[in-house]
Amino acid sequence: MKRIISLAATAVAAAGLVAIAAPANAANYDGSCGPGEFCVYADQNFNGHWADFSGDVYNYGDWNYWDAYVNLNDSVTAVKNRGTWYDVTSYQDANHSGGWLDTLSGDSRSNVGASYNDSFSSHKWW
Ligand SMILES: [Ca+2]
Ligand SMILES: [Ca+2]
Repeated sequence: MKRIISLAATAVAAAGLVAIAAPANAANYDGSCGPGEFCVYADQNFNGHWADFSGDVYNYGDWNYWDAYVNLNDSVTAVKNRGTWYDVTSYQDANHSGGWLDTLSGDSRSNVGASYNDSFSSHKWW
């Protein structure tokens, strides 16, 4: 019995580490599109699921939207750059490669357009 309790405690500790480690890759992943963040939305006009990032993301496949267990990859339709200095480039492939689209500092796109809809897989600040 003591061994089982010990294993359960280890599992809880591991889960805690994961919960803390994930946001560190893109701080401020907190569901609020605040100043200095790049926000992505599943539907046009900033509707549907959303997520907010202050850092670069190399693979949307590693991330769910903040409000749902729905993966970001190849589903973004609208974006908002709330950065005050830096532009953001969205890429159609992971690791900042493939077709790309810039969204300037302070700018937003209520619909990224047919060529890019549901295709982004990473983004980078410049
Ligand atoms: Ca979409
Ligand atoms: Ca893609």
